[in-house]
Amino acid sequence: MNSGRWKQLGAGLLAGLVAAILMTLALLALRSLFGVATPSELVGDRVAPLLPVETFIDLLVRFGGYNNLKKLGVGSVIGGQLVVGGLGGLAYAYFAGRVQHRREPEQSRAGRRDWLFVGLLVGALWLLSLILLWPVLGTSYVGLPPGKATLANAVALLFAYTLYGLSLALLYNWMSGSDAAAGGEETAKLHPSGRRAVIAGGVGAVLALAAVGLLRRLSTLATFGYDGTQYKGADVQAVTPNERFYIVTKNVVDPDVTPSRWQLEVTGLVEQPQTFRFEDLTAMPATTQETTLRCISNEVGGGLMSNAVWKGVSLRSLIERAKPQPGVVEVVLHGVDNYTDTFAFEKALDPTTMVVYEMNGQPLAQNHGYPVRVIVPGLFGEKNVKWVTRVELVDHDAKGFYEQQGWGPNFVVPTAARFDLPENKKKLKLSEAAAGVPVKGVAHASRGVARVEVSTDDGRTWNEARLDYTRSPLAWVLWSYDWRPTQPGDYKLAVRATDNNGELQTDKERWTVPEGATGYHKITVPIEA
Ligand SMILES: Nc1nc2c(c(=O)[nH]1)N[C@H]1C(S)=C(S)[C@@H](COP(=O)(O)O)O[C@H]1N2
Ligand SMILES: [Mo]
Repeated sequence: MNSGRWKQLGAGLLAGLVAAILMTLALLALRSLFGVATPSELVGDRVAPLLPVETFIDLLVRFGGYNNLKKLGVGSVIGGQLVVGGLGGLAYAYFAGRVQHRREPEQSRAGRRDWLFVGLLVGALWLLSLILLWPVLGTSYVGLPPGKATLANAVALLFAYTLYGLSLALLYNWMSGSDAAAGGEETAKLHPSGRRAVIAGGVGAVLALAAVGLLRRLSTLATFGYDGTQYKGADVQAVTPNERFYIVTKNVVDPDVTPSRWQLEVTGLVEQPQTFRFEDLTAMPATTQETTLRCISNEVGGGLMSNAVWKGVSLRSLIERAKPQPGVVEVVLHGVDNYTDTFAFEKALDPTTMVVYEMNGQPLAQNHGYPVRVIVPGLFGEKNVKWVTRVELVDHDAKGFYEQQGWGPNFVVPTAARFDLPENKKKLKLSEAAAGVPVKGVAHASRGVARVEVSTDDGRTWNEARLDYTRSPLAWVLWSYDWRPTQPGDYKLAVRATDNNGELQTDKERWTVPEGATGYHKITVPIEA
């Protein structure tokens, strides 16, 4: 290749990169303004459920947690956009170059061929994106229903890719001093101008700064600051204050739903599909119900568990209006963030399975599912879909976001008890301890907790704890035990609960994957003379 050819390819690469930066900026602007999903978010949601749970946990460990993994995902996809953009530019230059060799006889058709190439490139990128991302395209961070969200995302991608293609062609031709873009017959594609390349690079840098600015703005809204918030310790109250309720989310930036754009659909195997607006739900007779949620990744003694009083309507009342057909076995719930989860139809018809819009007398907080979430007592937190927008009745076993990774298939919370006080390994003086060491915590079971016992001798003997708070079988209990050690030593404390069926919690130590952790919570309390 001669040096002019190399210059052309360089100009193509530069034009491709600058165009990709512009496209990235446009995508971030569309995300900020209209809540359409960015490719980063879509790719993350498309890939995450495909990861086997071992790989998923391995990545979490390797990159230092869910938040870092989310950042890595966003960064890689944006990097990928720039790489693909640059490669597209190279291909364009190569194509344009090829035309140029044949320029003499068919000069006037060169411009048309350029545009044909751009059209094909944009079309191919768009189709490929639609095919690969189809299962997650129904995401809307402002709360559009899945159908409209799919359309909005498809249009946004087409817009962004078109912007890329147009700016690539215009920039390349401008750098090459040609007027092909305007369909003119100028021929000067032979010598990309160095001065114009410098200007193009400058434009790219400015656009990149703007994109970084938008990324920064979005990252102030991101879930990094609160995903994984736990609720445990000495000051645990019976009802968790809303701002301290544990949080788990798959999202990089959680939905911020505008209720007027949002609706709840009941679809699938029904005679009369229903859509409920927010006002429709709040106009129905409401019930309140205290229910504890616990995440499947909560470790023994962990704080990914909280209790609140929820207000809303039974899911059953909504399903009945849609007149289910025979043969339904499961419901598939769909959040506006394209999170999905499922449970048995029978569980959906249980009157305690609810669609709620209030938490402890307040509207649901944005990051707990505003305007509406599902509460399904006795099943792990992940089934309690936030920002729910569709309930689909199906006749087969479907798998939700995490179940696809290999969690489950049993999602009933195992009976668990936890110490909140004293703190593990915190030294106490015998003189003070002899007057009574406050020992307390919470216990939770899918059928309600009947009894809690505490051992101070590593499980050899057990003592009855007092149940201080037993509001509802759907909620945790608060328990306490008055311990009066008389000798110094390293005491090994353990706690265990029995559920309302008289079943003692298992002491078998099991890891969170795939069906939640089990085993007794144990702490060591050194009592010094
Ligand atoms: N739409 C949606 N719903 C969701 C999730 C999510 O990422 N998106 N996370 C689930 C998980 S894993 C848990 S444990 C609970 C946590 O609910 P909370 O954050 O209100 O405590 O929400 C569940 N519902
Ligand atoms: Mo969870």
